[in-house]
Amino acid sequence: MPANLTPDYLEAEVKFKQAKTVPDKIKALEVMMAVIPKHKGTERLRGDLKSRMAKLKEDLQKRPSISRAEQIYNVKREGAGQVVLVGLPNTGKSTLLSQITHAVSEVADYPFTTQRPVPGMMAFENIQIQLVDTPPVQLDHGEPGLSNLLRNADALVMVLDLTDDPVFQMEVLLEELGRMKIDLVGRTGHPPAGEGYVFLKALLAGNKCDLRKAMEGYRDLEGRFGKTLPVLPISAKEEMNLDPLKEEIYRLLGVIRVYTKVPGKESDRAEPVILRKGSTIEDVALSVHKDFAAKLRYARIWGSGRFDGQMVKRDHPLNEGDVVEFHI
Ligand SMILES: Nc1nc2c(ncn2[C@@H]2O[C@H](COP(=O)(O)OP(=O)(O)OP(=O)(O)O)[C@@H](O)[C@H]2O)c(=O)[nH]1
Ligand SMILES: [Mg+2]
Repeated sequence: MPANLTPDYLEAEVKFKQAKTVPDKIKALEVMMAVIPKHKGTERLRGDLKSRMAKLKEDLQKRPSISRAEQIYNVKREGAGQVVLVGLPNTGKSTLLSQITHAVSEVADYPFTTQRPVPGMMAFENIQIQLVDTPPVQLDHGEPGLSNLLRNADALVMVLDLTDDPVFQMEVLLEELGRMKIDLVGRTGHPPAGEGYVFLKALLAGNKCDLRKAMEGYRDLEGRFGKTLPVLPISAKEEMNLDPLKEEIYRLLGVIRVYTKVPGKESDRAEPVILRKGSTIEDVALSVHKDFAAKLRYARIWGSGRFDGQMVKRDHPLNEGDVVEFHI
């Protein structure tokens, strides 16, 4: 029996053949299945379409939802916070990472050495902060993976080469960040960021301050951005000013460290609880256990109380370094 296929069907079949992606193929196939004349003569063809559809749906399941390139940019958070190093080629990002963490990221005197993010843990006093070295930002070349990584960071360190017009580098970086819908906290003198923007804290690390030409670059940078953003001259290579840099990175995270103790014992200074600024006694209790927080009657606090061992309620705000003793 002849199939007598209609023009509708034939048109859908052309679309199916032209479709390049699995979802497009599925769409075209759905049309074919809807318009195909349903009689004995098309029975085999209909069966065929059905099995093609099953196969395509299977393909759709198998496909990873994000591309490999984006997966590479998925850096698992560790420690007290994730801080990403950003900069143009050759500014010293990988040198910095290798100096202040135990991670190794290739350093070379030519640009585009780093091809993928490299995480490392930076020890700061009694905590660890994760730093992530990244491939250089490129003008007009958006990398969706990099954009995701930056947007999800807790803070950014803009690594600038002081000997190579750092103000211009900063302008390029701000433009590229704008493209990623990222704005820096505290930056003023530009139109307000639109919908979908994230606001990140940032610090400007003016690198290569060991070189003679660096002083002028630092002055320009400080003059232009110093009022609104922290600017620090450093030398990653010669290890100059790296301790102040670490402290400034910690400050960027906007967290506090508090310590818990049990009655009659000293607190363990090696085990801080890390909380966002503005957290309360209840937040510390929650970080111990949900039930624990529910049962809490009061706490005693050493540090920011009016006196040591002061009794406080669960909504009492905490400060850096406070010691908390729970009573349930
Ligand atoms: N004088 C001096 N040179 C530095 C300093 N930091 C890095 N360099 C040099 O600058 C060059 C680039 O360093 P990298 O650390 O590879 O720079 P990068 O920003 O990671 O480069 P890309 O991965 O290409 O973006 C190397 O030759 C480093 O030795 C510094 O503080 N002082
Ligand atoms: Mg690098």
